[in-house]
Amino acid sequence: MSTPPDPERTPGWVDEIYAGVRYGLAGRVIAEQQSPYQRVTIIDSERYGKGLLLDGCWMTAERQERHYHEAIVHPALCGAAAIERVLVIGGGDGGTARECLRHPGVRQLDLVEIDGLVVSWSQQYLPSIGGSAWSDPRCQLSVGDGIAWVRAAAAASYDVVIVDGSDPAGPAEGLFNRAFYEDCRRILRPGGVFATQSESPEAFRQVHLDTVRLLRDVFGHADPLYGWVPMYPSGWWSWTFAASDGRRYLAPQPERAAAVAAGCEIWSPRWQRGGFEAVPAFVERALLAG
Ligand code: SPD
Repeated sequence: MSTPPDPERTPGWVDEIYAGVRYGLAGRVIAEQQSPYQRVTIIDSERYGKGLLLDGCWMTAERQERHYHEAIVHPALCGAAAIERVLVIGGGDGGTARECLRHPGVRQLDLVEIDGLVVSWSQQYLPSIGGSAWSDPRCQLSVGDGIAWVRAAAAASYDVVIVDGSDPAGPAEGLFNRAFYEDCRRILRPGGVFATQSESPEAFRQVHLDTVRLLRDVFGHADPLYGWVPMYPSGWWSWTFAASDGRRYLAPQPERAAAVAAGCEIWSPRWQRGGFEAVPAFVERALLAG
C-alpha cells in the first residue's frame, strides 16, 4: 500500500522533525510504503547516498552508516568471553550483522527483524549496508518478533546479544523494558555481553538515562558509549553495553580488535576508550544520584 505524501515535507529535502527541530538531507523519496508495522521510506540524498527512514525517523544511510554500526558492534564483539553465537534483534538493514560477521570467531548469527519490508528494501536499495552478510552462511535471518524470540530462547544460549532497534515508539517500544532486558540477560552465557542503541543524551535525555539505569539494575554492570550519527536528532548518540560478570566490554581483546580495526572507518580501541570516557557531566550526576 503506498502512503499519501507527508504534508510537512519540503520539496527537495527529506527531514526527520523532532521536538521542533528538523534533521534533514537534500534529497528525494524513491520508495515509500506502509508495512504492517510502520511507514518505510527509502531516499536518495546528495551527501550520504541512499537511506532508510521508519515512521519518518532516520535509521541509516549508505555513506554514514559506519558511525552507528561499528559503534554498536565492536565493543561487544571485542569484549565478550566468546563470540560463537550472536543474536541481533532488529537491524533489518543488515549493517550490524555485517560488522559482527567481520569477526572470524562468529560461528552463527541469528538476525531477527520484525519487518520483512525493511529487509527486502534494504537488500534491494541499500545492498552495501548488509554487504556480504546476506549471503554469509553463518547469518540466519528470521522475520519475526524479537521480543518473543528472546522470551523463547534457551538460557545461556548466546555469547552476545545486540539490540539494533528504532526509537521506543511503535514496534520498538518493547525493546526498552525490564522484562525484555531480563530475558536478554537470561539467554547470555557466562562472560556474555549485551549491547543496545540507547538514544541521544541530548534529544532523548530521559530515555537515555532510564535505559542506562535499568540496564545497570538488571545486569549489574552497564556503561554508555558516546559518539555521533550526524543525521539523528542532535547528532549526538549513545550505545550502552551491559554484562553480569564485570565490565568486560570496556577493554577490547587485542587479537579480536586487530582482526577488524584496519577495516573500520570510526571504531578503534582508542576511539572506544574515548567514547566510554565521554560521559557528559549531567549524565554522570544523574546516574550517581540513582
Ligand atoms: N533515532 C534512530 C534510532 C535508530 C537506531 N537503529 C538504526 C538502525 C541501523 N541499523
